[in-house]
Amino acid sequence: MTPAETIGVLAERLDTAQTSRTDTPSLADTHEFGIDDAYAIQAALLARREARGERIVGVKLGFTSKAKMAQMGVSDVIVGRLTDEMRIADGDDVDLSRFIHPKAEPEVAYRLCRDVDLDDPLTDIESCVDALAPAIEIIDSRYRDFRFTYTDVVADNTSAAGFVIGPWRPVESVANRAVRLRTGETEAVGSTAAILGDPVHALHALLDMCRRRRIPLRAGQVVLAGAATAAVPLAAGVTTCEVAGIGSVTLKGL
Ligand code: OOG
Repeated sequence: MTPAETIGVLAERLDTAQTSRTDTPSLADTHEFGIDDAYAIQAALLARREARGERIVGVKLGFTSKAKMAQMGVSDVIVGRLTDEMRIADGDDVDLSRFIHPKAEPEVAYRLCRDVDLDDPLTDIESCVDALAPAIEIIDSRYRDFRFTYTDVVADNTSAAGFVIGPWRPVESVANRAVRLRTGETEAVGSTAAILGDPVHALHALLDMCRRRRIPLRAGQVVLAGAATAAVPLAAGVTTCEVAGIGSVTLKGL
């Protein structure tokens, strides 16, 4: 286990990279740390953001696609936290100079309608969500050239940097829906099947990870279920994500 002091120093390094929009080399280049330490660094990073007045408003999953897990050589999803500072209203302008090298991912979001009891083995996570929506996640790794290890990316709050949620609608099955992301001249086309086979599986994986990592899930929070395509560099101008049958969501990069 890495000493608490080192955890704090590494969290500060990632925090400074984000607030100063300056990338940093992989922590793993100079420090050896495991997955428990990585989540401890993430928690310390979030504590710094909360101390500045930010509020946690949700959670996100990463590595929910087989391709991404294979690329990283892992078989587990990763969990990061979303704060109110990362939230962008549907259709709003986003100042791209807030970021280092932002990328967009087309996603499905769920809304938690009750606090989730992590200790009750009978907790039914599907009954804890009352709405879903199309969403765009902005990832912005604090690491140079998005070059990181599995533990690095967990420490860096899973690259979370921004998100925009489209109109909420009642929960239904969204398995195998076509998804299209357009940003500038680039288009990425995929399917919700890329999200652990079906986005609802992401809710179950989330419950499992939150139990293991003691990450609270509260009523009103947003859950980003994971990307339906590979991430695409976020262009200036309009970025849109459409999920067949559930609608679309937009942001405008300035
Ligand atoms: C890590 C975050 C990946 C996803 O949906 O797999 C992610 C990264 O690639 O920077 O959010």
